[in-house]
Amino acid sequence: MTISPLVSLRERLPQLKLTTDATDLEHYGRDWTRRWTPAPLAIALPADIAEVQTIVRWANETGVAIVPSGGRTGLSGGAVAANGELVVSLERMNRVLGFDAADRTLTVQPGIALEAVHNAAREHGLIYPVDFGARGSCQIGGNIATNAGGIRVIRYGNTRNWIASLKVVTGAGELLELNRSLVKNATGYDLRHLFIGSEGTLGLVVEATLALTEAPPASQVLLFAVPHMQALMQVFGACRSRLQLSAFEFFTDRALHHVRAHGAQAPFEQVSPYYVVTEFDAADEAAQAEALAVFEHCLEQGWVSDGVLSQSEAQARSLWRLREGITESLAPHKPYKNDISVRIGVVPAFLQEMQELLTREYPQFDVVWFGHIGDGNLHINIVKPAEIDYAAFIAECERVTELMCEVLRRHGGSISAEHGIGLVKKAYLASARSVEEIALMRGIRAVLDPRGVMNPGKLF
Ligand code: 2HG
Ligand code: ZN
Repeated sequence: MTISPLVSLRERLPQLKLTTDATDLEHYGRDWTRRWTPAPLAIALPADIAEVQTIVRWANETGVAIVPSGGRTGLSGGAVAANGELVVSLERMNRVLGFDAADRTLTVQPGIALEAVHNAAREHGLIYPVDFGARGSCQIGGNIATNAGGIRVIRYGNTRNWIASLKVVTGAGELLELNRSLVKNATGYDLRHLFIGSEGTLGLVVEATLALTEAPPASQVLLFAVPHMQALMQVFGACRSRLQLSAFEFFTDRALHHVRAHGAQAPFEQVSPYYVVTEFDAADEAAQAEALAVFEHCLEQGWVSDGVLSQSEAQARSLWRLREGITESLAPHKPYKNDISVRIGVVPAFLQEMQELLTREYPQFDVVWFGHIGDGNLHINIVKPAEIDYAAFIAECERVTELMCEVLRRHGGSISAEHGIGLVKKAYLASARSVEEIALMRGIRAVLDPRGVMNPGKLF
């Protein structure tokens, strides 16, 4: 008779919240990718750092793999547990631990939702500026593990820019405190940045101190209808040079079709191939007048065919819903996702080439483009045609991805801008990073996680 390794975990941590309930295994064993069937050994929900450390040490001794788990809103399968792993959910470690007014930092546990971080920062008259649609469900630990980006990167950068200090438990079970919130710290390698974006392969984030900043002035949202692809970047140039932008996003008519089918209102009478949502500081009448002048200029140039400027917060939110509702509207179709980036100047050439390729090779596919075009980050979702079965559809999409990798390679782009590699993009990592780089990454992983217990099978 084999004894479950969980018996020894239970002996070590009698008080640990541990579940093998079928509903829990299903719930915690998957993320938003929905492609893999969850099959974890069990779910552990530690209450503090000491419990996390004991779990990791136990994993090193028993060889049971760990899948760190946050809000599981990831789209690359990074939090999937399909091979008898122990899922370590940080969701009970979800408190704000402290605010430092002099340093303008907020110290939090990893399981706190991004939205709760926003609210806590606002209570102190400041903001934590990283933001994206999954704010209500995603957790800061997962944001750090994936170096999450989102809709404000154009102004504030990725999660990486806002991590003042990190406590991590490495794959070997050591507790490290990295950087201690120092603004300047020239004492060798900044290990904090190794953990940011490591997708749970080096250890678990168990505490983070986040840098906060001043809230921008009041803002307004502009939605433009854009008649052709080249005009997208012309509009971007005009907006960027004359307005203080905090977001510049685009989506296509196909994206609008799906959000409308999901309940959103059409913004304009006429349909247009492209739409832009941009948010800008509108503290006074001069800034608002400038926004209208930009709109008129774009109209005269033929870069936009229609536009709407938000007149209230409610209207701004409903314009944002057209963009932020896209992922949810597509989810029932289980789309195949690509999340790529190219340099901003290369966006039109890449878009043009990819659209030609897709129309030529896959005319039957419903391809939905949207994303953070102001950062050169485009999301490409392919919706499964009803007549193709799921496995054949994925195989076709993987062929598209291979072709796309080649286009990206020529344009010097990246196969994952902000969603990570996880399981979904693992096969394509070699097209984005050199052999030497991947060997170095493997070496770093072997140092921090010598027994290979942290999220095995993800990344490479
Ligand atoms: C977004 O920008 C997210 O809305 C999700 O990164 C993108 O669903 C997607 O492909
Ligand atoms: Zn995105």
